[in-house]
Amino acid sequence: MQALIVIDVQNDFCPGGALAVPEGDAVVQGINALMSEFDAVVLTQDWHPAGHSSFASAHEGAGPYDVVQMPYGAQVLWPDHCIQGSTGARFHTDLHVDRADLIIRKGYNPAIDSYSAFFENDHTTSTGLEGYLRTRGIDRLVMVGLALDFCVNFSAVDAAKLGFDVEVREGLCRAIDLDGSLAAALSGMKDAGVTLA
Ligand code: VGL
Ligand code: ZN
Repeated sequence: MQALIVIDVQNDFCPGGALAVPEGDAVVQGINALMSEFDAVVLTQDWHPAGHSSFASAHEGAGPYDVVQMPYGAQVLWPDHCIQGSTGARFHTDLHVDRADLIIRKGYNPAIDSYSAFFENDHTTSTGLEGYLRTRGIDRLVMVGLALDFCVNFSAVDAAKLGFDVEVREGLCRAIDLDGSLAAALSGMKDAGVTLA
């Protein structure tokens, strides 16, 4: 059994959004077209409370894209984005949200960011997605969405470590590419055994 995991195709990651990924909206039609090929479709939704600790605005004297040390390790600081209930947090209006079996929200813990669909950035606190997939008998995952070098990357590497067979469709992802983050993500995914297609 295989699932399509659609990462964070939300307004704030699309052109005009608060943390716009270049061409972020270009993946939507292709993702919609893939949905019918899978036993399950899961969407993730970045879902932060106002004042979240990953926002630069929550750190005195810091700016977007600075890196700070958090109790769980290094954390990039972002512009305020995907605030719970906001227009920016909604899925892109053309995404076939009705086709989703499950929508998993992440990043709701004020003190810990969550790039991965499986674990918060402490690499320990589970989102519950692993249990959902296993109890549905799913062992193969195809991942698409935004951003390739952050949330897709962390989700794919975690899934591979958990023992899922993981493929990332690069053509249906777009990257932020901050200080070489795209190259690092591609080599990290390969090292973890993720198939890049
Ligand atoms: C993401 C940065 C902050 C992502 C989410 O979806 O890749 N990146 N929050
Ligand atoms: Zn976020």
